[in-house]
Amino acid sequence: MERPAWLRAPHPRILDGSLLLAVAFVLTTGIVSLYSGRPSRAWVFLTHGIGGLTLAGLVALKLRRVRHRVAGGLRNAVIALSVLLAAVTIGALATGTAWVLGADLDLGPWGLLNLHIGLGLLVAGLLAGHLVFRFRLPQRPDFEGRRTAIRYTALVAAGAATYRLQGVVNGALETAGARRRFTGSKEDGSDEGNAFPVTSWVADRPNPVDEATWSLTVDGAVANPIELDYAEVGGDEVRALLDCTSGWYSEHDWQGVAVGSLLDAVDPDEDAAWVSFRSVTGYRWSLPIDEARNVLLATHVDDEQLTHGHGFPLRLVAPGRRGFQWVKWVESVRVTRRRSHSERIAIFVSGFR
Ligand SMILES: Nc1nc2c(c(=O)[nH]1)N[C@H]1C(S)=C(S)[C@@H](COP(=O)(O)O)O[C@H]1N2
Ligand SMILES: [Mo]
Repeated sequence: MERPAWLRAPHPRILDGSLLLAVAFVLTTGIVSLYSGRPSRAWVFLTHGIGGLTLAGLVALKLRRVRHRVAGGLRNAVIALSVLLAAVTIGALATGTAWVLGADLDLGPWGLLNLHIGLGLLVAGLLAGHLVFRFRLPQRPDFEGRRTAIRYTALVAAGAATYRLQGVVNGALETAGARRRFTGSKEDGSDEGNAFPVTSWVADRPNPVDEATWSLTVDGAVANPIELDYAEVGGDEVRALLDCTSGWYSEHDWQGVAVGSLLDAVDPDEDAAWVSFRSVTGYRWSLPIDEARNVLLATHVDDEQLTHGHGFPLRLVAPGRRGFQWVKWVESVRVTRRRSHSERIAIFVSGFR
């Protein structure tokens, strides 16, 4: 019996075009998700998951089409690159799926989610290489109109249904996957003082900071710069949740000094728009000044003095922001008119010096 038309594999160039779109979609949502910490951004994680499952369906169709070409072995570099691309793509999809189902992996300072991110970025690089050799623009006649539209709607719907089913099954089996936050992160060490994971970038490992010689400067576009020592930073508290992009979160009461009161003390200029928090290592991040008024620089967590690993003497607590923005070992707060974009690089290279 012949298959109904909409079940037949799409035209090769249409399939390839949709693969490219699907990869672009999961790559974009994946990167945006790293900057998303508020529940209003839950859709980024949801559509990333559904996009991944849709991509898995497209990859299956593609592999069915090209399998005979690799049967003859890795005859040349172009084929070898294609096979590598397929393997890394399957790896990225498999690690993402395993994470959602609650699996984890101990890779020293990294875990399964970091591996997933790494493989995802590698897919982007390999795909760019693959396109150099193989890219062909779809032609008008390749589009089979309504049939193509129905096919792809069905594929995305199947992805969404699978994702929904995953939630139900995870919940019913009470897996670790079911206890994830909307960002995908799992709880670790909440309300237990310093007993939560220490996460630093590869090179950002300063020597312990001596509170006797340490001080906090608050300056920049202000009328009245100040410098405070350790005994002068305190008196305020917030409850906030630290959510690291490597896949864990931890909620605590943090004690320290409200940045709002520091800003009141220095009197920012009319046109001041950003506040930059800088570590002794050069690691830094900025927040819009209105948001900065509501964050805290913490000396303590759950009434325990911060340990060195958690940023003693002072670390940023920025509710709703992802962990990498919670700068540790802060020694300088600078009010600026414009955002300095060098911080996007600084977080990667700060310990190398
Ligand atoms: N100076 C500095 N601050 C930093 C980091 C770093 O490497 N250097 N890592 C960030 C990351 S990725 C996270 S998730 C949190 C982790 O805080 P913790 O180590 O106290 O858990 O700190 C952030 N602040
Ligand atoms: Mo992190």
